[in-house]
Amino acid sequence: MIIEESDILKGIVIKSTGSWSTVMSEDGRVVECRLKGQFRIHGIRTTNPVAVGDRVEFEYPLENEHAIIHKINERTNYIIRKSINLSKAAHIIASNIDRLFIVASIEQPRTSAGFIDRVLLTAEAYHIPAAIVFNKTDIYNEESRKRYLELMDLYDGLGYGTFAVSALTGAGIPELKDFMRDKVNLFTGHSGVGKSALINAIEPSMSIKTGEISDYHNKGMHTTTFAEMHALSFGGFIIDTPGIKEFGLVYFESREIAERYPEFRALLHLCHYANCTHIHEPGCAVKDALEQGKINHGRYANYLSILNDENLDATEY
Ligand SMILES: Nc1nc2c(ncn2[C@@H]2O[C@H](COP(=O)(O)OP(=O)(O)OP(=O)(O)O)[C@@H](O)[C@H]2O)c(=O)[nH]1
Ligand SMILES: [Mg+2]
Ligand SMILES: [Zn+2]
Repeated sequence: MIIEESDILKGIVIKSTGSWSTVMSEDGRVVECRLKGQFRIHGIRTTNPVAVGDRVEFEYPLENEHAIIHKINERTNYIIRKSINLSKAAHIIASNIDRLFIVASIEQPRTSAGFIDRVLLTAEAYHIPAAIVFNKTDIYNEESRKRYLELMDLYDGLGYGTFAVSALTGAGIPELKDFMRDKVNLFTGHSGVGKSALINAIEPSMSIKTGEISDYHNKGMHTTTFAEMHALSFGGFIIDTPGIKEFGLVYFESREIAERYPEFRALLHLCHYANCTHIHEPGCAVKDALEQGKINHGRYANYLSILNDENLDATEY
């Protein structure tokens, strides 16, 4: 294709660092672009105006060596994390996501159910369907195996997709690939759980850098430092992201937390008090269900912990 001065091309941002964005155009070419002028996204202050997953229009200016993004299409969704500095701006990790996968491991490093519940809560808040991938099934002893089967059972029952896989042996990878086909998929989770290794297993032509697990802390080394989107040969995309410690991203009203617990949501209208917090109120349908064993105790404990979480940021986004 011959590029002319006024050609407007459409593409998807696959990487964004500072003032440069890497865009994959509709015809599959990868182009480095800069952003034209100031972009402000209504309602949030962000440190990065362009995010991985953004659908953009860009053009080649006359006699210039780089392409320019001049339009970012409206996002169907996005996930953000608070910036590390004290400014109240947020950092958009990625946008236009069809599926969020929590990559978890029982050991090396351990992923707690509390972490999973927090990420699920965030996915619910952004209306992004979430699934959980238990990786490293090749290393588990009987006890750890029992633990992930138990968790798979729990989250399956709540309507979340669950997978047991090994990036090392390839176990479970075909089922996971089937589920990812033709979608924009995002992997999140602690450093060292094997997000990048899994992408290499899903797409053997890729050789994304993977890291060691420190012997001392049993934690990853934060090998992936930028979110990056990769096209899948069987259709769709996968976004690899840097490992995170926490996922307490946005401020929730206490009522919103209960609404984002699917097993609570169905009962909320049955509580005696409309503003029930499901902690101590009489006539609470959630507590009743808990006592009858219909709500998992761990999930309820994490609800209380999220509710009391001092890390929840009171700033508005
Ligand atoms: N035994 C075993 N090791 C695995 C498996 N998946 C990943 N690993 C190892 O775990 C380590 C960390 O893997 P990475 O893919 O770098 O982890 P990550 O989640 O991308 O980590 P960050 O980029 O730091 O967030 C590497 O040494 C991998 O070889 C698995 O299924 N089984
Ligand atoms: Mg990685
Ligand atoms: Zn209640």
